[in-house]
Amino acid sequence: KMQKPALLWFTGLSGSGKSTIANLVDKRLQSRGNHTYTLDGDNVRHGLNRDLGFTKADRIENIRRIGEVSKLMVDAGLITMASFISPYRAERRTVREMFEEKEFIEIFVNTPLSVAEARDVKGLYKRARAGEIKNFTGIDSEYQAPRNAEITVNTVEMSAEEAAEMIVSYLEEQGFL
Ligand code: GGZ
Repeated sequence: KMQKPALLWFTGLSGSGKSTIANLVDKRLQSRGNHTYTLDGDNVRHGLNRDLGFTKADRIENIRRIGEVSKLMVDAGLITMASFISPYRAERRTVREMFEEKEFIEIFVNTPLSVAEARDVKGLYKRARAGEIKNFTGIDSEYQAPRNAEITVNTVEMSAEEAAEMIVSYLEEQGFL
């Protein structure tokens, strides 16, 4: 099957549903026979970036390295998913500029803080509110929402499966699949 490589860059708050949607997109593409890889905190922050924490400088370095790894994966021909809070516009733009214009697809997983905090699947917001975790995005560390994302997912109105379907349709329309 023909595919063109691309980088799908998921950005949004902790608990927004980024990785859930990215993994569903990956599953759908795999089942069509496409070659893919998904980068997320689980496979990057415990290995390549285990020396980094959550200060502004460390997040900038985290995203820089992920951008470089994503570049290698796209060069290898993979449809690559990257799922990181990536809270700063400047660093997202820097990664974007490493790619051809249509190759970098920014996906804003737009879950309001109130919703992510109410879900609090991992109990991290509770711990951040209690002061047990410092520099927590949305609490005492900023999140700069995208202004020109290629795709915005409203997770209040749309299920993760519906979002994944919409993203795969976008890839078809844009000629990547
Ligand atoms: C934000 C934190 C923090 C702080 C630990 N702030 O919901 P999670 O657990 O699984 O996803 C969050 C993940 C964020 O890592 P990223 O590499 O995506 O962040 S960034 O792009 O900003 O570099 C959360 C957990 O790590 N976590 N401490 N202080 N999220």
